[in-house]
Amino acid sequence: MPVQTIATTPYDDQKPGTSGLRKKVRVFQQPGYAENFVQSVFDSLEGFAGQTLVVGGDGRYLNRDVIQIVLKMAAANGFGRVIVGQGGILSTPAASHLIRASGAFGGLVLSASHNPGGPDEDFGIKYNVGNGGPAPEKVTDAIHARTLTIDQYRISDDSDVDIDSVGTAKMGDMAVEVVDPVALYADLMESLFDFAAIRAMIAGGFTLAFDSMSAVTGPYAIEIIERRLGAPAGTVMNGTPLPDFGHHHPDPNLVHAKELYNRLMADDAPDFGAASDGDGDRNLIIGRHSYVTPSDSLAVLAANAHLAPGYVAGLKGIARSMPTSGAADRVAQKLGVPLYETPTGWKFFGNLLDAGMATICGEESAGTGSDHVREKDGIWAVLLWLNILAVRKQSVAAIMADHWATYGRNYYARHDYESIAKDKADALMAALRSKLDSLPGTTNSGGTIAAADDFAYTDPTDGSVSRNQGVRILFTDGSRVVFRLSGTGTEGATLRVYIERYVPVGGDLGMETGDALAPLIAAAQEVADIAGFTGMEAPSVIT
Ligand code: G16
Repeated sequence: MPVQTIATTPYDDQKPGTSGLRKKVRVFQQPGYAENFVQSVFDSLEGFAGQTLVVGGDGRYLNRDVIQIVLKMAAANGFGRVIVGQGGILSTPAASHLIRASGAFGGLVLSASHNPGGPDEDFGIKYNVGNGGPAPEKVTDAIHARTLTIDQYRISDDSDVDIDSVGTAKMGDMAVEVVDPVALYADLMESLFDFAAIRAMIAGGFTLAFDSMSAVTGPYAIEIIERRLGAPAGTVMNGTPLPDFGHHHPDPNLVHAKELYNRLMADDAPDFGAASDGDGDRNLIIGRHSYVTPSDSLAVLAANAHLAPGYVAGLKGIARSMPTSGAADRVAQKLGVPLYETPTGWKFFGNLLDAGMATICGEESAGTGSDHVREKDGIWAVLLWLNILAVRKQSVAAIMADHWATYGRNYYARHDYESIAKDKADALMAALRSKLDSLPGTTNSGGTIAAADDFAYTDPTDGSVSRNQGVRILFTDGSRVVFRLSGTGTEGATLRVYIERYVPVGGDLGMETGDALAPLIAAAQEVADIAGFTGMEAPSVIT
């Protein structure tokens, strides 16, 4: 196999964010841009000669081209085998499972998640380590350092491999194995959940809709929900992955999954609705006339997981990201298991899962998952919900009401201010940080501030410390407002404001979320002067 060593110069913008390197497609199309990053990943690793690499993505624009680049570079760098999803398709959780099941050294997951796709939109590359999870910070830091000094990359001269037919090909000494992206993952789901009970519920008249948002979960959802669980054809909406997601944002929230939301709020709504995102790791859950916040969903799943065969033994612990509401904390307390509060980013859960300290993890950003893989998993969350519904034989709304009556209710919302000029967003955060010490004891529309800090996390398994993970304003009644800048955007900055108020059992558990949070929303403005810094009077998205 002829290998070329190509001279290159560094790009100075290849620092991986919350979840890998995400940039505009046009940025990735610059000469050597993807190659530099992939070589920097390989240069940061040791001991992969002859080993296996998994590669696949969510099918977005550029997916197939970058897969061919990865194959040629993996061959030139000495990998022994690359496993590729047929057509270049692998959902993020399926990629995680494949890495673990095949004993791979690691994997490259090609996605920009919920960000839009197409020639003018976003692309991304993320490296996952051998446990199937996103590379921890020490690895992403090493990759970033290498991107700043890289001066050459290695690539095979071979022609493209056919990735559309299942089978094995050779590129030099390296085997290229093209696999069915769905079957292995669907089998894993079948091993965790009571498919017979769910099938019986559906056969008995339970109705549902699943919106794949023209993204990667289409083939997975059709196989699992329609074929294996017997839901009628058409239950899966937008089930064909498209390179531009049909011009939509594949983001399962109330703005971008409006079609599904409207269906679930209609008079003739199905019993259950769900959606997933571009790469299949997020989920949206809506019962008939009843939206479930991701934070509440995590809490309900944790409280009821023992009803599914895969979790009958109970949970070892629950982990949530810091901005996620404290609803899961109350479940952990009742179950008598530890609760871990981590920074935003699934990579922080990996060590806890590997150490057997947590079983279920979740984030306010529509991510829930368990120790079955090392990524969050949209279809997993939907199936656990269906399993719980099949056992409890109650509606989603009834389950939510029962949950709040047992644990109290964490009213919660996230307000996103998108496309802010980066310097303005940085100035807002700097101003907030500079007054943290003077805030405790002061009073504003939200009440009296008990404490204010910038969240730092010490990983209990290896002692590594992550600082500056979000500014927290904590009120004396347990309410809080959290501010942080998104680490996944590709244009300007996005300010995320997370607002939470806890009402205990016996309090008013039936308020509209906006009403319950109004004083805290006002407090967020007062303390951070969002309008003053950004010129925006209202958030772009509320979830
Ligand atoms: C990624 C991470 C999540 C994180 C989310 C939002 O999700 O895996 O852990 O919560 O981004 O992060 P940020 O608030 O920094 O934008 P995904 O689905 O985009 O891969």
